[in-house]
Amino acid sequence: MAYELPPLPYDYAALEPYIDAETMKLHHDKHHQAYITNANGALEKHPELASKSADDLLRDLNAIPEDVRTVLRNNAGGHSNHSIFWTIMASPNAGGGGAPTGAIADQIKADFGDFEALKKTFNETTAKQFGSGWGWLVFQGGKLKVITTPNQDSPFTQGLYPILGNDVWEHAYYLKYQNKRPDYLAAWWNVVNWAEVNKRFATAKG
Ligand code: MN3
Repeated sequence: MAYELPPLPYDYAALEPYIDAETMKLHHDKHHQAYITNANGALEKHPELASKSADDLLRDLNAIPEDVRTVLRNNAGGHSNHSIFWTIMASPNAGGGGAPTGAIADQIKADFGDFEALKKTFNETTAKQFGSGWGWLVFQGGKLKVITTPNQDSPFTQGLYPILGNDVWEHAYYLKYQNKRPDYLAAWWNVVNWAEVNKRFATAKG
């Protein structure tokens, strides 16, 4: 089945003032849609892949026929990454931001000391991602870990389950923050949806 653009779970302006409405509209309606359109074009050439989810395709890139492997790595990757991204954010008026809650709060304390230390590690690591990519929080060997991936590469491809991720392609922040990626990274924590992050953390723990 062809991929479809999942609706944003809030209005374009819901993440203001941290992420502006125009960026959200372009990012969701144009950029995410383009990944889906391109992925669907590749899937049409190989109908046998259609029974797999994007996440499952990304878990085993070598199982993808070579003629569409790079296209799907980039575009099923873009679809998967953005589908996560929208849901792990929420309006500051609807519970987004603030301090972590629940099990993830305890795990952050155990592995980083406190939330400030996690943010520092995440922001510094992700700020240094050269060019386009993502910063991720994953759970590996019983510990939370910050990693980055270039382009639209997915943590699933490394056998890791993304708990939260921030998009540092310029399209995610340039209209409001221009070249100031660190300012965007610092502001972004004001829209993290900890309830959803806790759900993903439970899945990551298995
Ligand atoms: Mn993006």
